[in-house]
Amino acid sequence: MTYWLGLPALAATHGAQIDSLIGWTHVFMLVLFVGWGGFFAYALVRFRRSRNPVANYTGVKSHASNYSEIAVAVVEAILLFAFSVPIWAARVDHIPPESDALVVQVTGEQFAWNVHYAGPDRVFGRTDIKLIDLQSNPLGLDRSDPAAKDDITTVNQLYLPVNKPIIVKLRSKDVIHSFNVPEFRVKQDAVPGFTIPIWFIPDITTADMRTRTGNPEFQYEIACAQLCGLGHYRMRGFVTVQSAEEFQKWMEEQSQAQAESDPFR
Ligand SMILES: [Cu+2]
Repeated sequence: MTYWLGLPALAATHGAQIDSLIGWTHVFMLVLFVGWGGFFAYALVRFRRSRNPVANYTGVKSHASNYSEIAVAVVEAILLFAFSVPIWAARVDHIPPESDALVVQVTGEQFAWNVHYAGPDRVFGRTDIKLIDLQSNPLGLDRSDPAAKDDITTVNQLYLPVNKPIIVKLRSKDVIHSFNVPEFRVKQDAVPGFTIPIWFIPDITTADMRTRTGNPEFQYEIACAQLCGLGHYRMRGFVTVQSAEEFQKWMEEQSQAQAESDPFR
């Protein structure tokens, strides 16, 4: 029902709920806008100077305006407590168990998204701030840690399997960034000093989206949604959603290739 809002294509399972909330908010705000606008126009005419040469110090006696203000407050309370809070709680409170999900760490920095997968063993290797090298090891991954041997890191490339819960653990190295993928209806600040989880289930692969949109170059894009510095405009990453098999294959290839390129192996 929300096509009239011109929202981006939808590619995550929880997105329809968010879209309907955005839709209802617009409907109520439209009603308010027309209502208050109409009242304003009425007041301009009704209380014009030629008809009211002397000010009336008593003012309005009817309670209609009180009632309409109460009605507005009630509608807003319904929007907040019946729609927004439950949806928000479902997003932040009911995170699926990590055993059923793909967990990926995404660390924002000026001006890139560093992506870290635990690899086939599903255990994240140790990272150490002393090992950070902006060119070769932006996350400071310690490849001498056994758990790190199969880890995968990428810059600005997030690969995800379709129809599986994804938990993104967001961090930042420097300033506040914001992880925003419009098609997944996710937007969360990455704050230095915190690890903030967000989760979603992408349900349309990049290939399917290319067919649907008729755009062979379509890419899901991670936009940084907080003005984070001079290079903010170029802080964007790409998300590739693949079938489970394709993703598995990608993970194995990357894991092997990155382990082999490691000088400390
Ligand atoms: Cu940023």
